[in-house]
Amino acid sequence: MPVTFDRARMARDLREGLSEQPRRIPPKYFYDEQGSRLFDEITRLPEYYPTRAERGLLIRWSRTIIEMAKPRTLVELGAGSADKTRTLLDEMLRTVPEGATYLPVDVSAGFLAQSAAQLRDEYPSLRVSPVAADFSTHFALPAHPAPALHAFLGSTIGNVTPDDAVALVSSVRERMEPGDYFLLGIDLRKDVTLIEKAYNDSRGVTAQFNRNMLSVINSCLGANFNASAFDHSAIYNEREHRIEMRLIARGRQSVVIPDVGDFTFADGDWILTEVSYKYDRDLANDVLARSGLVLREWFTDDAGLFALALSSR
Ligand code: SAH
Ligand code: AVI
Repeated sequence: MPVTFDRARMARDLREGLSEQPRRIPPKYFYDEQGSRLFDEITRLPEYYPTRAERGLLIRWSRTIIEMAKPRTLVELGAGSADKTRTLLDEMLRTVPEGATYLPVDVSAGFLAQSAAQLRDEYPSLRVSPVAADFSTHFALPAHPAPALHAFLGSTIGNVTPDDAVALVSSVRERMEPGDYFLLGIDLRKDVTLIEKAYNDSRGVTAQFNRNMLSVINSCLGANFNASAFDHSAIYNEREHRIEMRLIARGRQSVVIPDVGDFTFADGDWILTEVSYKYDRDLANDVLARSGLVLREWFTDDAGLFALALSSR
C-alpha cells in the first residue's frame, strides 16, 4: 500500500495536536485507502443524509450551474471517489465539445489514482490530471484551460473552523481568474437527532472510520495504539453548531509514537478527531465574503438539509 502521508509532517501535526487540551488529531489522517473506502461506505448508509441530499441538488441544478459558469476545467478539492461529481462532468462534456479537463485534488493518493483511472475509462474525452496534495498547504495545479469551476463538495468545509474555512476559501480565491466560479457543498443546521444519527450509524461504520485514524498512525509512524481499545463518540455541540467526534480510551492506555512522544490515556480520556460544522446561509455568506467572494446562487432542498453555494469574485 503506498505511503499516503508525509511522515515528518504527520509527526509534527501529532506533536502539536497531542500536546493541546483537548488532545486532537487533524481529520485528514482518516484518509489512507482504507479510510477513503470506509468514508465511501458511510455515504451509502441510510443514516448519512448529506451525500443523498447533495446528490439530489446536483442532479437538479448541475445544468444551471454549468450554464452559468461555462467551465472548461473542473478543479475539485477533496474529490474522494468523485461519485456525485459525475453529474457536473456529464453537463460539462455536453457543453464543451472540444473536451473538458478535470483536476481532482486529494490527500488520499492511492485512492485518488484509482478514482482517476476509473474516470478515464468512463469518460474517454475527459482529460483527468489528479493532484495528490494537502489542500490546507500551498500546492501547484497543472496548467488548465479557462474558465474553471472550483468545487468543494461533501461539506468537507465543515471539518475546519469557520476561521480556517476563510483561510481555505481565500486560497481558492487566490487561484481564481476573472470568470471562474466556486461551488461549495454545505451541510445545514437541522434537528439534532437527525444529525447525531448520521454520525452514530447502527452498523458501526463511522466508528470503524474513526478508529482507522489510529491504524493510519500506527502504520505510518510505527506507533502502538490499540485502536480497538478506543470507543467512538459523536455528539452535537449546539452552541458551536458542530458535531464533535472523539476516540475515548477504554481503560488505561500507554502509547509510544516514534518521533512524537510517549502518551498515557486514563480511562475516559479522549482525542478530538473531527469537528463537522453545520452552516446556515448567513455563515456561508460570511465565510465567502471574508474570503473575497460574492454569493451568486444558493440552491437548497425543500427540507433544508443541504445547500450548494455558487460564488465568484
Ligand atoms: N468530495 C467527496 C469526498 C468527501 S470526504 C464527497 O463529497 O463525497 C473528504 C475528502 O477530502 C476525502 O477524500 C479526503 O481524502 C479529502 N481530504 C481531507 N482532508 C484533506 C486535505 N487536508 N487535503 C486534501 N484532501 C483532503
Ligand atoms: C468529509 N466530511 C464532510 C464528513 C462529515 O460528515 O463531516 C466526514 C465524516 N465523519 C463522520 N462521518 C462522515
